Amino acid sequence: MVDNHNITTIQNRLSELAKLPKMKANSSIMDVLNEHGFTRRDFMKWAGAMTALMALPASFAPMVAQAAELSDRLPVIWLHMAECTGCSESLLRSDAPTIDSLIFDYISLEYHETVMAASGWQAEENLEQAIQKYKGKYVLMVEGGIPDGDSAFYLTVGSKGTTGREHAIHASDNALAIFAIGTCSSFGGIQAAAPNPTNAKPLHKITNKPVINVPGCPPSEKNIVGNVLNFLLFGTLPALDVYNRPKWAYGLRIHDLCERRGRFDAGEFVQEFGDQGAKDGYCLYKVGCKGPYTFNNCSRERFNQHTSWPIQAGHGCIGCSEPDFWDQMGPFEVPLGDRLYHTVFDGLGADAISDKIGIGVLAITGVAVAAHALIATATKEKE
Ligand code: FSX
Ligand code: SF4
Ligand code: F3S
Repeated sequence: MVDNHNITTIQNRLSELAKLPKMKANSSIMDVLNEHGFTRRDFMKWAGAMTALMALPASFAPMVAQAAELSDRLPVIWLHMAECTGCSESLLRSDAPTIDSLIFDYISLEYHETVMAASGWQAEENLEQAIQKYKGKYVLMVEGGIPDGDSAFYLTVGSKGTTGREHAIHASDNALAIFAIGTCSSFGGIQAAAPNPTNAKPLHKITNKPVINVPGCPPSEKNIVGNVLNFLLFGTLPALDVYNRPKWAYGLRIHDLCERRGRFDAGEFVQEFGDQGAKDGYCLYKVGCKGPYTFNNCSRERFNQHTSWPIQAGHGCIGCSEPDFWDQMGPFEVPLGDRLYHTVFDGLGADAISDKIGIGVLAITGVAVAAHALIATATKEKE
């Protein structure tokens, strides 16, 4: 709950941040945005949207804007482990930079292998220098699963034969806050899928420091930037679910705000890809959509500046922000049916919602009843 006390704390925090030295000495975020054709008005509109994304009252928008303006006071170290770099691409991919990607550029990215010029031994040196210079003050973002134990050598970084595991532990030990970016870093991801040949682990099993998970394969650019802003504003861990995901981003199921939800409730399902139902935007449950079991905000926020997202594009959600989704949610185009999947139903009313809406219709569809039964079991097991 946000009250006046919180507002004063945030304002004090922002004033303290403003006193820290600017790391981008000669430019402000507005200079950068102007250069790319964005106006102050665009920026304030963006701040308003980010405020809503983080589930903060609209009156917070000026403070969110201020946090973005002060984002060059926050040193960030971004490490790559075993992954596809899709998480970085999620932010950097755009041919026309978005405000999100420009803000991300503007934060003091002290080390990020994809975007920095240095390579080889020089890169290693840069990393160590950044860790020492900002000891206890930097935000660590780690992308990728981490080979562990006797298999740690499968991810060897740099000329000294240091393992990814050692890098991750060292950087975590000296960080102010730690974010696992993407499902690989949050839960192991594809590297950890059976039979997990490299014994890949999520970051929170490698370090004993608290880790905030920002899953998704990849996570949206909004969820990555939103976490930076959230940290700038509050300086503390946000409210987290049982998988340490920020509730503001992962508090609702894909299914809860899906644009095809009315079709689900009415029992209108795509039976196979390409049929008339698919053309008419029917629900994708029967062709494998895992939206009822997946917590993320894609159905509300979409990707690529709100243009589209998997379900709008015509394929079901594959559950990419859930633990072990490669093993548990597959085959991706087959409904989960009665295979039991353990996920979080944390009292947000998943069961109640399914109960209230269209239960008569659900009874006819059979398949939807299976989904409902699954949810009910998962809820019961949690209790
Ligand atoms: Fe890839 Fe990131 Fe998936 Fe993993 O994303 S988009 S494999 S979550 O670590 O690069
Ligand atoms: Fe949307 Fe999938 Fe739920 Fe259907 S099952 S309403 S497509 S999230
Ligand atoms: Fe992933 Fe499902 Fe969103 S597959 S990107 S959580 S719609």
